[in-house]
Amino acid sequence: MSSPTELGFLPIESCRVDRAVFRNPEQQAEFDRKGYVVMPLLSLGQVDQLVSGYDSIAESLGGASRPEDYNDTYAEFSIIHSRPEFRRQAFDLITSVLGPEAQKVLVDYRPLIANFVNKLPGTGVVPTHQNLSVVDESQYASVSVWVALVDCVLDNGAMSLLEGSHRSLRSRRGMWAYQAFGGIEQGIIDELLTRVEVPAGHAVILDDALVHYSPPNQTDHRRLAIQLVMAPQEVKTLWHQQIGTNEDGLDVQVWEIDERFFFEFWHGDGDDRYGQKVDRITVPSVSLAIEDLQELLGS
Ligand SMILES: O=C(O)CCC(=O)C(=O)O
Repeated sequence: MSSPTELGFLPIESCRVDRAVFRNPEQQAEFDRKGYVVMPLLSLGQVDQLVSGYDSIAESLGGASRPEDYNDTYAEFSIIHSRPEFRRQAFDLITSVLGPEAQKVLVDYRPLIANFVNKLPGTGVVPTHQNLSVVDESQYASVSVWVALVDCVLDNGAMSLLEGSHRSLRSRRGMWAYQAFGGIEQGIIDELLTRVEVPAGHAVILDDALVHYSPPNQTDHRRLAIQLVMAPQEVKTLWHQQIGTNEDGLDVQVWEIDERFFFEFWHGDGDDRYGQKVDRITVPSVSLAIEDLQELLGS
């Protein structure tokens, strides 16, 4: 059996995060155990503000994304697919509405990446993955504050989460990270996942290292949500850019970046005016077997 390091993950002794995430100790304990907490976070008025803001920014720019930048098998993540001007305005809108509410529950976290996640009818799978790693995960947890802007149920693509996976699957992840789970049949992973259905305005606040998945939207209405990636105020935020391969795996440039890095961000390359190169590392290129995943979860 391969070790966590050979599979691209931190050794288990480096997976302990002591820095508090939640102000409320019960929420902190739940987050430590499961890797996420579900709670009501936005009022329906705030939800309306975000939905109408999304529509009016998109309308003013001729659509959130250009058709050639978005393959609708997958959900439309504005930070990857949308026009740069859409992202700037989306960042301002999401941080102005959600930021203050998130601050009330999190211990000194700051916004880094703001995303609208849109699943048009009949589209929008989000394959099993972990989010980008944007902090040193051996010491800190970045979180995604994901909020439903419509009621989210299985039929329109609610998220499913692999409880506890954040405790041992900590690592450095860039755009390649989706590949780690692509070799395991979805039906097998599904048996390990917990589905979380939530009404509009409810948040799922998850550790970005948590494994999760969401199926396509099979209804006639779009399924819109937001994701605000937040990092502890005091830590440097990172971007891992794959620049090639070598005999040991992926050749990865490590950047220290701020939120502006992602406004002009295409295919894994960000805006270098807002980042500096701080390291160059090799990361194993791994496609896990179910036995590897079970071993990692059990370790
Ligand atoms: O909105 C979804 O269904 C999935 C979102 C997601 O994967 C994420 O925010 O990391």
